[in-house]
Amino acid sequence: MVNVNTVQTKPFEGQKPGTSGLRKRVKVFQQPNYTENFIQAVLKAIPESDGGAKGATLVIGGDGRFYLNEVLQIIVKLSVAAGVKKLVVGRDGIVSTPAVSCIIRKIKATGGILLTASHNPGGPDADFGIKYNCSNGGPAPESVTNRIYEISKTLQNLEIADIPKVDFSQLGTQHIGDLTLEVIDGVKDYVEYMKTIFDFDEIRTFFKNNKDFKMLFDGMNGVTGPYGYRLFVEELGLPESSVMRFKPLPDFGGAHPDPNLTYAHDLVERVQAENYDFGAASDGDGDRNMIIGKDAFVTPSDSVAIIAHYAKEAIPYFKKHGVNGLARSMPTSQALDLVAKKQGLEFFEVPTGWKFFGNLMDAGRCSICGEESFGTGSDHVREKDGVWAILAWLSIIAHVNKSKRMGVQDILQEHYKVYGRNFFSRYDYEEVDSKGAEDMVERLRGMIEKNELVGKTCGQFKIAKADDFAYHDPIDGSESKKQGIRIIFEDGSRIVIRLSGTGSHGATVRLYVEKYSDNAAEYPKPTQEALKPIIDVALELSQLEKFTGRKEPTVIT
Ligand code: VG1
Ligand code: CO
Repeated sequence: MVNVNTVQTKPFEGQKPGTSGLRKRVKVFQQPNYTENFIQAVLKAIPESDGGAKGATLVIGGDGRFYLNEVLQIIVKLSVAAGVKKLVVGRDGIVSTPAVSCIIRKIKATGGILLTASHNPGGPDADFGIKYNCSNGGPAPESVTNRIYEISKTLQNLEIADIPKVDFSQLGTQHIGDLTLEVIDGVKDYVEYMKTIFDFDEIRTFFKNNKDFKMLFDGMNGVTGPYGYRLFVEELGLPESSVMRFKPLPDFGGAHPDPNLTYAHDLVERVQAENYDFGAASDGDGDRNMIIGKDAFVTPSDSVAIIAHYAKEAIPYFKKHGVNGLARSMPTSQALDLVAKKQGLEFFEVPTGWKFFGNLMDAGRCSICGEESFGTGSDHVREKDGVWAILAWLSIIAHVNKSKRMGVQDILQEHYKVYGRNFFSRYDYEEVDSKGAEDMVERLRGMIEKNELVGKTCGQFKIAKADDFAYHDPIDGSESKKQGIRIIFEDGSRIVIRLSGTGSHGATVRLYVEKYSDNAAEYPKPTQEALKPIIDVALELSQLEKFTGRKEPTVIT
């Protein structure tokens, strides 16, 4: 018999999940009862049963960041008290975000709890995060996250089981009261699944026949290190020098585990200096990816378009299941739209955040999708999947190299030749004053409402359409409003401005710009040079400097 104590608590403000769960400073989660409250709200909001978590099977995994073990202990104590039937937890709590999604689906779990703040730095002064995923393996939709938030505002009591500390370092099954706790190898199921999706023999053959083709994978001290090691070194037989920073560290070794040209500069430098043909990185929790080559950077918007272009030829999963439709988040460039059009596929534009792809995938209407924020994935799971994207690129490389030697840059240029090039860039202004940022967006919203933008000429561009993006989910009919200011010009170029929903502190303004060209002479142009005119227009129209006091962005991707 396990003793359950009822402990008084009071609601905390702001336990509202954002784009991808609740993300706050570790210090915030460390406040007495703060984490307990949120977990309690999550357990009560589980949609499958009206009593909340009673009888549920939940998969628990995280990216290994600081404070993970403490939160695991809290989850067990509250789960035992709530009558959860089974918890399936990765060894030491380590499971990547896409692998949690994979395991939820494989074992038909009720849902899962993901302990990560993704690409945000970790450590006692950095970030932690908690996210709930549903039985389809995908991030909870807004109906569920809103319910979590509403419950968090009313909590008066916590039900906490009085149990000793659980050891998560050994594989095996334990029983705590009526709860079964299984500690699993969080890498195994995922690796097995990847072997059914991709043709590993073909990739191995490519490396065997092209001994001089060198690849370097950077786990950024996050969760994907063990996955990369298992797949690239043990399965594909590449030398151990093909992987770097492959041990998960609680503070990511002080790195900012965000795979882009700024934060993954260690990889970028090594690829250039040591002459690698292919470089790839993943973020803290393993759902993002960056692909680079010799003198080549693949924008995530191009990456998803290229994967979609080759999917049925190069990847067995799509040969077998077909490609049902394509989707991207609204700020992502329109390169994917062109592939959908050429292949006659159904196409969707959804708000930022992977949760919006889930319904489309469950309904069999979307097979491949992506976000400009280094997120690429497919309906094999319900999360974006960094390692999957890297394997997809290796499959494409193996495929195209059967006829002639092609590197990453050649694949890009070949794609532009067929579709034209969508130059794209995102400017992030991190931790700006929230009021200034909101006022800036409010002003644009006002101009849209008063119809002051359409028809206006800005330098070489003329505004054809301006709105605050709203999404009507074609599957469940839900509406998501105010998803970002969108200004579209007559030549198809676009400016998008929105505030981040994942920051843990202050506001982050994201400014996205896109310009299309089908003039082959322009394809080799550096992105920032090609986009300069439209960036100038964006800064002028938004009066960003006036509202935020920032002359320069924190990060350009
Ligand atoms: C950002 C990205 C978004 C992504 C989200 C979660 O959200 O822009 O595309 O889905 O992070 O990714 P926001 O609201 O800050 O712009 V992850 O790897 O942090 O789970
Ligand atoms: Co992530």
